[in-house]
Amino acid sequence: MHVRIDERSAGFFALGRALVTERPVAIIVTSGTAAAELHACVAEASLAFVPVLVLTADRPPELHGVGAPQTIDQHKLYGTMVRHFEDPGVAKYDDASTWRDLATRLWRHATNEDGSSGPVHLNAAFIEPLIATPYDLPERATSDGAPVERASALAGLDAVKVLCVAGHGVTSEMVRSCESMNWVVLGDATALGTLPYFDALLRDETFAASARPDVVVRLGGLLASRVLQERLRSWGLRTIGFDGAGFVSDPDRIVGEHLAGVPNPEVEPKADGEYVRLWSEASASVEAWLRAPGDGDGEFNEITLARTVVAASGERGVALVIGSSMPIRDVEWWAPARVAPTYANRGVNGIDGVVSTALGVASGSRAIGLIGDITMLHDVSGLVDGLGAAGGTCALVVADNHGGGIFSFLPQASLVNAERFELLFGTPRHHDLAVVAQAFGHEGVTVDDIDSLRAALDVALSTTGLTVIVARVPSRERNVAVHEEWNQKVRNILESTR
Ligand SMILES: Cc1ncc(C[n+]2csc(CCOP(=O)(O)OP(=O)(O)O)c2C)c(N)n1
Ligand SMILES: [Mg+2]
Repeated sequence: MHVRIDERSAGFFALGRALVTERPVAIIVTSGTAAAELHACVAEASLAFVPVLVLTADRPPELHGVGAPQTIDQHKLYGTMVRHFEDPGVAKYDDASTWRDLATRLWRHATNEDGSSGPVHLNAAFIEPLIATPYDLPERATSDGAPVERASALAGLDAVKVLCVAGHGVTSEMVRSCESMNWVVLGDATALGTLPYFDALLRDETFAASARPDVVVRLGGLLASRVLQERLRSWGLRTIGFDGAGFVSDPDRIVGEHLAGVPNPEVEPKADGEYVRLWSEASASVEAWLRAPGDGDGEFNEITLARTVVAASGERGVALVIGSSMPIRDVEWWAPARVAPTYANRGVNGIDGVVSTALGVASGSRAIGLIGDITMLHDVSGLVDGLGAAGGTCALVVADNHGGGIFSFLPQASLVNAERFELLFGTPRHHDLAVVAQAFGHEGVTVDDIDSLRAALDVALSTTGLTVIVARVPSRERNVAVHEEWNQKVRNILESTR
């Protein structure tokens, strides 16, 4: 049990707990605006398929519409974003025999085995007195977990080039299993063990042409890479979606076949090993450049920051939580393969609640977070309770580029005059985030280079509590240039190996 003052942060903290434990987490709030605060977390849980049980207290019917405090219409408050809604009326002892069934229905909908798990809502009205003696619950019902069906996707095809795109929901076992069939697996920031640097590689026309597969397999959510999505669109290839990693996101409607379960190495023919070699050699040449002394890794920027944080998480086996905006992209595009459990709120991709989700993942354990400065400020109320009574260790690294760096990559950056752009898109805020952390009673440090970042992570991870590590990275304009330079460097590497 965790206690949070701000319901919005509580919701996102609960998401973090549910992500780590892979079990439904109950969020209990009072009525009125308290219930409304959970809207954002319900949206995220809905689209990220995270099971949460939202339990809102309510006034009895006779106190609605008469000006009673903290009273709003909570019937279906979250609309279609919940998998199931129950409004059983005022709780009465006489109805106690129905409570287990009620809870079971909510649990079943939240944990739906067909891959559409998500949030459910129980609106529970009470009359005074609000304190009572708990009853024993009726016997537990037995569950009927149906096994997931398996299918052969590529029966009859020999040595085809298979590109597997694995997003949110995919496990490291699924990745390994796909690789065992000679499939090239590209993953989002949360995927473990997938092939790094694919985004930069696919920006090169010649490489992209040679890397065109015969078949695309999709697992789970979308990747952040627009370049990959654009290639998939223009290739227009046979695309098979497996639902075993959860909902297969497909806004471009390019998945033509939908299969149940996960790809099965026992029934699939081996794919083309040469195709794997093409990708892994290209990826390895980028890695070799990045590791060469004096190149890539020497400079302190948002990319090397992301690389260092991912390496720190991998070396120590500490869970990683990545914020939306540039962190999720820099990790997906430029970090070495993830090895420790990695999480992100990829359902709605909000920048809200990420501090709390990181704290939820770290609770009673250890985690590293990597988020933007606006993302930190957006959920600054997550600092109020920090890790709370359950304790734990959280090193929250903030890439401080004074504003929303992602917008500098958009056409708006040059179309809108600089002052307006800063006001409406850049939204720089000049709070000293280390001092903000300290003001809430946490550790707050600032780093300006890789070595001090590594040292700060060492200290943060060997102490308990929350440490906010503010990384002062180059300007947002410089960040765009750095990304261009790095992409160009990859083109040069590919050119030199041709
Ligand atoms: C709740 C919410 N509001 C607004 C947005 C739109 N948005 C996407 S990225 C971003 C800026 C984030 O800035 P920062 O956290 O500093 O990350 P950076 O872009 O610098 O990497 C905003 C406002 C969003 N995703 N979620
Ligand atoms: Mg920023």
